[in-house]
Amino acid sequence: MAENRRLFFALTLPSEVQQQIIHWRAAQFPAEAGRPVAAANLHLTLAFLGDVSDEKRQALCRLAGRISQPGFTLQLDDAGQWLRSSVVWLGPRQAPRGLLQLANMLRSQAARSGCYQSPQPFHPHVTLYRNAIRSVSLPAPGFSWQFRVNEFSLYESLFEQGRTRYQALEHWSLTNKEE
Ligand code: 2AM
Repeated sequence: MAENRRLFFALTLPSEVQQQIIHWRAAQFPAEAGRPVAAANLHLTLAFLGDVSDEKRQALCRLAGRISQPGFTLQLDDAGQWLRSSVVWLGPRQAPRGLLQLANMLRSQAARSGCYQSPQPFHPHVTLYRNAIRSVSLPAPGFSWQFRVNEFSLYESLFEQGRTRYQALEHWSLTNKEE
């Protein structure tokens, strides 16, 4: 029998933005700040699905394929720390409407398909550090990365040779589809 896979919908950061962020991060934070997320793993989760069967994945993919909305511009210009999850993150000061619409749609599709969704509102973020120290000092405002988002993806979270790797399984374009 096929095993369940740990899946999530996310936005991929352009690779040049991933590279710029890790160079900026190295200059902003001390080495002991926490466990830095690898450049290729920097992403913004839209909906976390948990462990999903093949059958449920296919149903979720069909629903995702019906989403019809235009792309949007995302600006990462805010940073914060969540003490409970020991995470340091980057995010948008002002989340674009298209981002909230997309995440809400994917989260409600996931909930209706039986994937547990937290009742907490969606808080868009790109995790920079895990296991962060409590006293990390956050960068002064003034940083910003802006890019266009024209697609979203389904990722599988894999743990191989002691490392986490996110494997993109499918992509969907953000366009207004003709009915
Ligand atoms: P995080 O970066 O804030 O930890 C892959 O693990 C992605 O799914 C990460 O972006 C992670 O968010 C998110 N994730 C993991 N477990 C989650 C959960 N229980 N609820 C919401 N998002 C989760």
